[in-house]
Amino acid sequence: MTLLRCSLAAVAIVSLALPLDASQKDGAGPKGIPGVWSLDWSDEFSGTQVDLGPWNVAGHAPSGAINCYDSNQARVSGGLLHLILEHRTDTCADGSQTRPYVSGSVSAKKTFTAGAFEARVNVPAAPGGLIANFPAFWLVAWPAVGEIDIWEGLAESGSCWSVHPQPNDQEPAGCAAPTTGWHTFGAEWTAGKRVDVYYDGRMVGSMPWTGGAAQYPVLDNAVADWSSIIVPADLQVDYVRHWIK
Ligand SMILES: [Ca+2]
Repeated sequence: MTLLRCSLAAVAIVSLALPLDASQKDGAGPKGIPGVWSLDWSDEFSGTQVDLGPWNVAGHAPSGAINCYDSNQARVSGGLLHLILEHRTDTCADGSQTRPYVSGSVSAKKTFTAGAFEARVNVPAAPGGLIANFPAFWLVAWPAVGEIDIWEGLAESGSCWSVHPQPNDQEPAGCAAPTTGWHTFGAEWTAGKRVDVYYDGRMVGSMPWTGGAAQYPVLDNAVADWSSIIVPADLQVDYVRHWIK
């Protein structure tokens, strides 16, 4: 999320085959990730507001973006989390900056050290089949551990993954064709070894993980000056889940 954009220009776009295995029933386990898994933590967003038990509703000014986050832009209704980006000048919650866009973000209070992660997301589209704005599903713990970007929507680069282990960040990364509409974005994180990325139940990338443990998941709907900007934009999330073996 923080450092990736400049590193992606040379990344090859790979094709993404989408049909799901019909045997991958909703809730049966992480889609396409081998192994026997048990559900450890999840939010199905079935209430009427963001549950502040598991989540922080972020108010910071995201790096590399031109929006602030405001707690009013993260809402729950109809079984979905809605992260709503609008073109409205906002002073970021830390008071340090005023920016032309405001949006929603949720960050888990619980940290995780390994396992399988998956979110089902409805991605807003921009003209040309591109992903609108700068949405992401990622794990982070700066500065000690680093970050695992399971999915970032990066305009012409498409749907991208990367890892930033600290202190030896070598930024392995890759991208698939843009994924707009409903998709699942997942990853298996094997502590101290690797991160395998799965889109719609298909493994699209595998990266070594040399960093430490204990990161927390984040879902956000940012916008950057390089984005295909579409506002208002509602990034909808059906669920986020974590499984362990
Ligand atoms: Ca749901």
